[in-house]
Amino acid sequence: MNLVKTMRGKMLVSIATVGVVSAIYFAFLIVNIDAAEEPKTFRTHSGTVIQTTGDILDPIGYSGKPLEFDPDKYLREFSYGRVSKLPDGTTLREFTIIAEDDKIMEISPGVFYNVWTFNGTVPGPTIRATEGDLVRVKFINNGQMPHTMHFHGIHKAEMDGVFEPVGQGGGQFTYEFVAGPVGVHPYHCHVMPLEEHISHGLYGVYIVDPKEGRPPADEMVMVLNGFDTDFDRENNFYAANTIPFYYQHHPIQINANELIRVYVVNMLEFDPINNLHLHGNLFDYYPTGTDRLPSTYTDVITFSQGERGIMEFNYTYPGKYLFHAHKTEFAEKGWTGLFLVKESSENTEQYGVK
Ligand SMILES: [Cu+2]
Repeated sequence: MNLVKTMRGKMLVSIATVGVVSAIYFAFLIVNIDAAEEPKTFRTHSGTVIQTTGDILDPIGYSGKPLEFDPDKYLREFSYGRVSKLPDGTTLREFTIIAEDDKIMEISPGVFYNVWTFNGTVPGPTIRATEGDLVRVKFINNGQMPHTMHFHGIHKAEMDGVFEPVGQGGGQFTYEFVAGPVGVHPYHCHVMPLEEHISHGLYGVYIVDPKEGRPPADEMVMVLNGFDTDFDRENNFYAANTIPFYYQHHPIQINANELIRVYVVNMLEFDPINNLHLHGNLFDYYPTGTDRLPSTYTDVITFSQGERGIMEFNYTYPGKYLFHAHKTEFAEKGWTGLFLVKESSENTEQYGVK
């Protein structure tokens, strides 16, 4: 009798144990499913409550939604400033740059991110001058924390944008320097924590043209960037010019036998390297754009943070050609695009063909 009772007791304990374990298992599963699908709620530094899944989404069909940032417009848009001549004949280029840090941008369908902007976009405007011009940048900080503009290039210490934080709520500072050296340079905020100010989007491109110019070409700018949408100091999205997969779905149209010049700047935070691979072609590469002779003729170029250069190439055969990070993870999370090469005979004469 005692034996039967003991056995029955053990069976009950076993059944109860299986039940409890199963319940925990299924509860865990449900929690996991919810975690994968439900957006998390975050409070930005400005107090705005936002929701994001931080998931990777391929934005096919997002053309119906309004975009706050147009990668097609950004690609070929250069800001030359308000131009005037000084008494000594020097060209003066004046720019006004306004920083803000409370914008929310839908960087991919359903994924919202608190971007910090120069003149309302990430990246900020592409500032362009000729070697020897006087560049004057009136910087206004309409953000809610201090910011600066730190230009790469040659200038006085007090114009370096590091030790003179410009106060929030309308603080101003005027940066002034002689454009140089020739090349493609980044500009970015240099307030600590630097990683936070850059990764939220306070950066842009500054091009210094040689006095004699460069050969005519179809010119464009690509900023390699990414977004950490769940704030774990790892990027969830990667892109050329901010919107993941954008140029995959909106191929960049270029002409066969036309010289293409791409100013590439790597502003990616968190990941120590980034790279770019061009399909069906090779390109001349000018690191930092400072030398008139290319350093290499290749189809992959690798950048560390802040590295940049100029690519020059032309396509012989029409068709679609990929360009993307050869770091596969970055490509799969958005850093991929297409050139659509169109047949064109007239450009063969207009532009130099190698
Ligand atoms: Cu800043």
